Amino acid sequence: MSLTLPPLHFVKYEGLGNDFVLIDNRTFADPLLTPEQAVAVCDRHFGVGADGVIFLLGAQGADFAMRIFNSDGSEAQMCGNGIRCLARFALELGLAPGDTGFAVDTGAGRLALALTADGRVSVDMGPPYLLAGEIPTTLAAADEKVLSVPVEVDGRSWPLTCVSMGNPHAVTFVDDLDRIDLARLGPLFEHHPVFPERTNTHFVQVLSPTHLRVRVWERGAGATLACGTGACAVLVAAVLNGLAEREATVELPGGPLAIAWEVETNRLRMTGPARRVFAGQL
Ligand code: ZDP
Repeated sequence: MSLTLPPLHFVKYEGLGNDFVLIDNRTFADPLLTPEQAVAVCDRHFGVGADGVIFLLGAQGADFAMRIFNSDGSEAQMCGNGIRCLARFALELGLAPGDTGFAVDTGAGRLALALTADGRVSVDMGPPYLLAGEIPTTLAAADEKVLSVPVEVDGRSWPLTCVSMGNPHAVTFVDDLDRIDLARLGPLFEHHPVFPERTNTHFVQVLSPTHLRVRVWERGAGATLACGTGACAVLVAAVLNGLAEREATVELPGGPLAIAWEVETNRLRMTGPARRVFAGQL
């Protein structure tokens, strides 16, 4: 690893096996690592090893702000498992939540999160964005939704439903999840020309209207054990395709997330674990 790294203190956290290096970045306006350095830190052999690096930054009018670099160095607007880890990291740094929890500025807007009695973290993930121009994708006109639109990938047609949670997600329903060649198909969807900013891709098997099993190929991170924004997008896509109720368990390789899409507010709530793994110095 030829790249020099600043001697930064970091803490490693994971949410359902989706793992991150967290940096206290409150004293600087910009991330303390460059995208290239984030790639080096995320390397599972030459670095710490993680799906991404998350920076806890200062914020005006909110408790703190979040920025995330994927393990390929690209920046994402939002991350679900990561923001739960950030809540625990904030507590570790001595930040005290308000009556309704923490208010956090993200690329998907200001979101609220709170600790639950059983030690999980519950996050108001905001509304889903459904128009093609918001994903973004060229699969439909900018002001139209993308519901079960067939896309040719790897010589076969896949019906795709697209949802943004601040970051882009493509969802397709399959009969047998175990037969999906994720390492082969994932990059083909991620880099498909209909997604100008690339996409996260979710293969979903509906076990029941309240139980969805998912395998995920993440933009900028590859196959991961879980994706929180993706789990929200999967529930929305399943409801829009008449396959699920508005509250369900989304089962990921790393474990379950509880997701609810509230009718009155049109907002999604995600509840799940976040765990400290170790701390170190780069
Ligand atoms: O949109 C993207 O580029 C994602 N790879 C960002 C990370 C998403 C995350 N896995 C999540 O849980 O939402 C952290």
